[in-house]
Amino acid sequence: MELIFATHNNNKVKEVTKMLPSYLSMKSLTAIDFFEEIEETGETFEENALLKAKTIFNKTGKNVFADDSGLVIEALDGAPGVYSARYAGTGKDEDNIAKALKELDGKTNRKAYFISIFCLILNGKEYFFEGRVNGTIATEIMGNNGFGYDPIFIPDGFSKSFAQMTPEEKNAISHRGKAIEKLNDFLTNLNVN
Ligand code: ITT
Repeated sequence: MELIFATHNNNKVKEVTKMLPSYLSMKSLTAIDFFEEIEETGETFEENALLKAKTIFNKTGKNVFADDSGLVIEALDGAPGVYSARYAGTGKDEDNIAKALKELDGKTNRKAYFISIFCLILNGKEYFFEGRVNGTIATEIMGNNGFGYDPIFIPDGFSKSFAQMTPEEKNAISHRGKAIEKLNDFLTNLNVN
């Protein structure tokens, strides 16, 4: 079965490619020649995931899924949340990280979680899958694997950041890994291979 992944983020594509079962053939937006920016006007992860999946479904009529994800920091009232990709306004990971560290400067509560919501549109019907991982925000950059806020996120039960893990280690416990696991189970139960 063919599924389009409605994302412009290549790091997401790399992670998800490693997790999908072999009977699924995933096509990126590049593969379908879609280069327009999809404006994320929603106020929730669900709304934005639906918006991305629906934009591509309306254009192609094909089965598609999208991921909307972000980092939710308790002491910052949930920021950067749905604005995670645009937090510092420059679109650069290092600027987003610098801003998060600055906002948390002097704060003792460094609890945070990553959340990922996948929206799947299969034969015209919408389905949602959620994954979360709790952790804490480091006081400085740790490691250089991964993307986004990985260098400052230490998942609970570990003393290293996501950016100090291999892709396999991160996928096994991450928000995206958990959401994809639910999506895989759903597809397996439907027997859509
Ligand atoms: P698409 O909308 O094209 O999928 P995007 O990067 O804009 O790509 P989002 O709107 O879902 O995706 O924003 C998610 C942001 O949250 C992402 O850019 C990172 O800054 C952060 N983020 C999400 N998952 C992450 C992860 O696994 N590791 C580190 N940062 C992550």
